[in-house]
Amino acid sequence: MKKKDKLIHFDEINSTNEYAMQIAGQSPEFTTVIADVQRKGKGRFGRTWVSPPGGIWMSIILKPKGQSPHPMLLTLLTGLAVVRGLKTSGISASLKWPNDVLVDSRKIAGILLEGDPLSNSVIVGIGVNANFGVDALPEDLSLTATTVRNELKRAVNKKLLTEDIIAELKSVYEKFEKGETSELLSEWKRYSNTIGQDVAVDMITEVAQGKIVDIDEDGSLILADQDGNRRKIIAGEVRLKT
Ligand code: BT5
Repeated sequence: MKKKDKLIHFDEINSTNEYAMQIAGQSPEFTTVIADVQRKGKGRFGRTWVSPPGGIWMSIILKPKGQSPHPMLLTLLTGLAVVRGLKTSGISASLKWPNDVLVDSRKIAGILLEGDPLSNSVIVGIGVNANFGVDALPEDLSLTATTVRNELKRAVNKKLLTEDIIAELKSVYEKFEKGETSELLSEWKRYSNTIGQDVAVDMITEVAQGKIVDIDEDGSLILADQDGNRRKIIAGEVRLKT
């Protein structure tokens, strides 16, 4: 991260996304809000993101220029930035559409993008389970989640990991702004272990079934049913059928 980027640090906060949203209008692009603990970390669809001490809980304010493209693409590219950053710290992670960063099917990081139309900003929320054990999470999550410390059997340099992720986010965002996203999407697909899998996708009003055949250039999921009919899904929760 460049020295001139503004970094706002809290020991504790309700949600870095919520705070970033409040200041987005008066803040330059790449202003980053980081907290050691979140009291009310947010997931998608009003869910809770558990945010104990030792994690990386941050929100970066972006101000994409031009026509606002589909936000899903930027969610995917943020996941890619997190995977690249984790790799530098020795973690091999994979991606699950749209916003999960996994190690051996367990969630190590999550992403929540929120738009602020008033200030033309996008708040890029990134949560990385870094230096704590799964025992710091509620029992149900300890089965589905993992942490960097769990994987490496040691703590990681949190500052360096944070800086690496932000640097990777800048790199993908620069290409996103130029519309040069096809190579990044190919890279995303290489890290995704769900392409070719049979899935159910929970959406607000229905459940779609099929095989994931591709990711569209706007970041949507492409499902094919038994007859090969393709369908584009822009938001939902993917469940693998094992
Ligand atoms: C996400 O939602 O994965 C988005 C997470 C974004 C968190 C960051 S932290 C900084 C910024 N400020 C915020 O307030 N939020 C962002 P979703 O796909 O809806 O996943 C949420 C689900 O993941 C929950 O319902 C739990 O099942 C599970 N979960 C909650 N906390 C977790 C954790 N620490 N590790 C792994 N899984 C967790």
